[in-house]
Amino acid sequence: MLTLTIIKPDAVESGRAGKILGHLEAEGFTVRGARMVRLSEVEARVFYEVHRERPFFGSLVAFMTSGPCIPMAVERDEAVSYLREVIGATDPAEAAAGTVRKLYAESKERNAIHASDSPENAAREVAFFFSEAELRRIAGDPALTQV
Ligand code: 3AN
Repeated sequence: MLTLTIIKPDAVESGRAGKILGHLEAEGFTVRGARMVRLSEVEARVFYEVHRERPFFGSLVAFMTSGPCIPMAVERDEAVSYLREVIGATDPAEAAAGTVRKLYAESKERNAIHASDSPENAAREVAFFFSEAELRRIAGDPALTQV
């Protein structure tokens, strides 16, 4: 099963991207797609559209467009629920010991990492960054590598 994670701009800027990726790999996740991007305002607004009525929406969009981030499609058994456990609570002050946010996040907004919160959102969010053809090509699907 695939899920979508994003190493957020705060973690990229502070040089913690490698440690976070290592943490995910140590937890059994395999990277199936990865890219560094600078989200446009429109992209950030669409990605987080479920939060558009929340008071922090404008600030969240500003933060997510403030620097490069690293979206990744990662695979593991029970990927969606397990990655949510591994990243910890939204607010690092409330995150359990040993979680990515407890170790690497600065605040509730600058919280180092995103992870899809349901299988439906994982499918939508993986597709937001990676086409099916791209993921199959990366995986070495002969139907796509021989074209
Ligand atoms: P999670 O990332 O744990 O799924 P959500 O979906 O509630 O949390 O929020 C999405 C993102 O919005 C968070 N990762 C965080 O960056 C930001 N956010 C959530 N709540 C707040 C808040 N009260 N103040 C500022 N930013 C917030």
